[in-house]
Order: sequence, then structure tokens, then C-alpha cells
Amino acid sequence: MNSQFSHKKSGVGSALGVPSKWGMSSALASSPSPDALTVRYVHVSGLSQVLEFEPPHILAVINHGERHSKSANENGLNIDVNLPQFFQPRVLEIWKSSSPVLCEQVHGIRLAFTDETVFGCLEVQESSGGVLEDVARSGYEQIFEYCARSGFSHLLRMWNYFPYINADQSGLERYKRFCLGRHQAFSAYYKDFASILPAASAVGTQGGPFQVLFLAGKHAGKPLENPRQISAYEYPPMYGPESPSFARATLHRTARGGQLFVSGTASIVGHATQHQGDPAKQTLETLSNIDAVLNRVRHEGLESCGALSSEGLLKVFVRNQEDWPAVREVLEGHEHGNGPILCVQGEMCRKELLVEIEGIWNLASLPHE
Ligand code: 3EB
Repeated sequence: MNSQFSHKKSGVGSALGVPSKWGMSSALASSPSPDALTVRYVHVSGLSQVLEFEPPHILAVINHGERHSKSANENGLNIDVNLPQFFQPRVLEIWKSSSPVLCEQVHGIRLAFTDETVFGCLEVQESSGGVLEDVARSGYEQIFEYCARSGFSHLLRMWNYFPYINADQSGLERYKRFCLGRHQAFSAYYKDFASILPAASAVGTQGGPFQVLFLAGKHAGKPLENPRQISAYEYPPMYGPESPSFARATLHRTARGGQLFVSGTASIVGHATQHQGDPAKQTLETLSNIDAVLNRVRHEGLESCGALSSEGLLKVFVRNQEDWPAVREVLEGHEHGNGPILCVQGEMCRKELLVEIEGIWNLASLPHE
């Protein structure tokens, strides 16, 4: 199956260097179906080639780490996320549609959209006297307002980035304040919001604005939970005055395939952090959590629009640079270490968490549509 894509088992380093199935040459060789989304990692030096072939179809180019000068993408969004990459050469995360893309800005939100899907980016500079729940609440309300008005009413995936995530702000940790504001916005805009929550990640940066990146569509995705974990939106109050508002994954199905977006996943079983101080064991536990979500999709009849790809596109967040070798070793010994991986330094929402992993798995197109 997929013989042109099959690669020998390779370490994380080489998987990073040559994104296989998501790589440039194979993506150009395949004929994408209408409104298909693709996400891949491309070396900074390969960007111009991508832009030359695909400019009207790029939704977003996301640059993790130091800014690079030639982000010459004039069509989609250029987004800088202040999370340094562990490897050279650095890669860019590129979101592409098979349909033409248009861009606009609505209030503070930059947008790139097709007929079916929108990629958005909201960035707010925090002011010195303010508290994060106010920034989060108003940012989320702006996004919900845009989604309702534009017809892209269904949030499919969100990423939250802001600095000093574990720092105290006037007596409450900033991540908890973020959860509070996000919860206030969700509960004001959606009744029974637990059933519409998208997959999400929340990661602490080394500085810069409060950022929310999002993908939304005209059709709802299916939120999924993890049988090994209590739903985040049902976490007990010991983790903050309001629980985190996200689903463990979103299954985004289109007529011809789709994606499974797996949220930032950590070493949490039930609601408790596992393996404090041990980055290798935390990585293994995290991969078990991801497998539990993938197995739900594979074994509960959720693959009705095509089989889930064996290989995902992973993003790994590691809190401490010195833990990276341990995390890498576990990944290299695991089947999820075989695909493209972007590794960045970032802070998790709980101080004890040393690593977090998110991913995207494709649903294969049905052959005869
Ligand atoms: C967890 O499972 C780990 O607040 O949006 C992962 C993904 C985590 C998203 C969020 C938090 C968030 O609770 C932390």
C-alpha cells in the first residue's frame, strides 16, 4: 500500500529532515481531491519552491522560533510562534488547500479562507495592568463572533500561545486565568458547549503576544475524548476555577477524506499527572494517550470516510532543553517516531509536565468519489 510513500524506519532526526508522505515531491505528485487540506513541514529553504507551485492555495505558513527574513508568502497568513525549534535546518509548517484561498482581516483577526474552511490568527498584546482572563475572554468572543457571522460556524482546531504560562498573576496562575476567560466566552456563546469543543493546544512561549490560531469550517467536526483520561472540561477544581475547554481530538470529515486533529496530549491519566520528573516515561505515557484516541477512531466505526493514516504529523513540545535527548530516544523507539516531527521548546500548562505532543492524521480519500 502506498508504495511510493513507504520509507524504511528512520530515526527522528531523518524523519525531520525528509518529511516523507507529507513531503513536497510526493504532495505535488498526487492529485488532491477538492477542498482537501494538507499540512506539512518544509525546510525554510524549500519555501520558495512551494510558493512557486501553490501560491493561491496556501492558508498559512507558520514559523516556529526565530523570525526568518524571507517569509515571502503573499497569499496565505504568515504566523510567527515564539517557540524555538530544537533542530537545524528549521522547518515551516504549511497549511494548504486544494481550493483557492482568499485573505481578509476582520477587527484583530487575520484570516485565510476557501469556500469550506478558514484559518485564523488573533494576536493581542497584553497591557501591563490587565489580567489574562480578560484578554482570553475578549479574544475568544471576537473569534466566536467572526465564526457566527462568516458562516464558518464550526471550530475544528485551536492553538493558544502566550508567555509566562505558569507564572502567578495577582494570586492566580496565568494558565488558570486563561482557562477562566476561555470558559466564560464559550459558556456565553454556546449552550451545552462541551459537545462542540474543538481539539486544542495551550503552550507557554518565551515572550510576545497572546495568540490564538484556529481552523473552522462550514460543517461540524466530531469531538472525541480519550478513555484513559477524564475530559479536560470535567477536570476537578483543583486545576483552576474553571476547567480547560477543549476536546481530546476532532475528527474532521469531508466528502473525500479528512483529518483527525489530536490535541496537545500529555502524561495525564484520569486527571492526574504521571511520572513527575521523568521525561522519558512522560513521553511514553503521552504516546499511550495518543494511541488510545487513535484506537477509538479505528475500532469504533469512525473511519467511515476512509482509513486513518498510519503515520501522523507530530509536534512535540519539550519544557527543558536538557530533556530533549530522553524524549527523542523514546520517540525513536516508537512507531510515532517514524513520521515528520516538529520539535520545539515550550512550557506546558502544569509545571510538572515536561512534554506534550499533538498530531494530525489523515483520513484516506475514498477511491471512487
Ligand atoms: C491536559 O491534558 C494537558 O488548555 O487548551 C493540552 C491541550 C492541555 C490543550 C488547553 C491543555 C490544553 O490537560 C494540557
